[in-house]
Amino acid sequence: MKLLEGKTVLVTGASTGIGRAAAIGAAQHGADVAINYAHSDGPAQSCVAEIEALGQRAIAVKGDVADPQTAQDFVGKAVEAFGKVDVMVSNAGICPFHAFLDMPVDVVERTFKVNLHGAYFMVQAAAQQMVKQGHGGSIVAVSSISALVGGEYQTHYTPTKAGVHSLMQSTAIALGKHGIRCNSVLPGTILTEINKDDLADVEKRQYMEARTPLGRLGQPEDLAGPIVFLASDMAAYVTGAALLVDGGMYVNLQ
Ligand code: NAD
Ligand code: RM4
Repeated sequence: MKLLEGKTVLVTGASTGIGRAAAIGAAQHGADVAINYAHSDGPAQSCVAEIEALGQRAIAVKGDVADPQTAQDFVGKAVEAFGKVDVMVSNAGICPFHAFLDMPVDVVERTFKVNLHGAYFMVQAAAQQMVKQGHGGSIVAVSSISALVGGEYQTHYTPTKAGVHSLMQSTAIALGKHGIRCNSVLPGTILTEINKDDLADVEKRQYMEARTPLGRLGQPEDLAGPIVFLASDMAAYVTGAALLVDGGMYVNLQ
């Protein structure tokens, strides 16, 4: 069964990792997909090609989510290409692991801007378009297990993920009257570019694996199903919710 037939899905930071898996998962479920990406054209173009090979339409729009104008531009280009926006997956994020006491100001400010301001303006731009269309929509933000628990080298990052989780709760209220649902996924530790260096430390990686009841760290594709579900009409009465997708890591005290 295809869950997103005829829908237009937008995904930020979608040339790699979880965003890419979500974009491809949406296409597998019948959606046309617009992806935002920040850096190199190659991976973005290969994501577009993968979606087209599935028989769906795709565009890639370059832009830094930290700039509020990027959100207007991304939504505008998606509407130009596909005529509407049904789903926004706000996924782009960074986590430059760093100790707290000597954390550089610019690292804090950039992390806040990309992860939190970026999500805010993307969600707002998508919601403005959805309200104009008048037939509701679904917004899924990629928050994190780190919205709920801390990290020694993530003091700048975890507040942004808590912020994104909170943003979905407040926008669920603000947008419910327009039939727009807002939910977050809270991934555990997923093997992607964002933590490649951090998990190159074998001891750290083994520790994270050992904390996970399902016995392995996640793959980006582990997020595709939960994101597609929340995006789809299968989740028609789900809003303001947060779905942990962490192999059980969060509940594993002892
Ligand atoms: P990733 O590095 O593969 O993906 C992040 C993507 O965001 C990249 O494609 C990157 O180019 C893009 N990006 C970064 N800054 C951007 C900007 N300013 N504008 C536009 N795009 C930008 O890593 P990932 O793990 O797939 O991360 C995706 C999201 O998942 C992030 O928000 C991250 O916080 C969240 N997350 C990841 C994990 C994990 O363990 N990997 C766990 C919980 C949450
Ligand atoms: C996640 C979580 C993971 C970490 C990534 C970067 O939110 O904290 O453990 O590897 O961020």
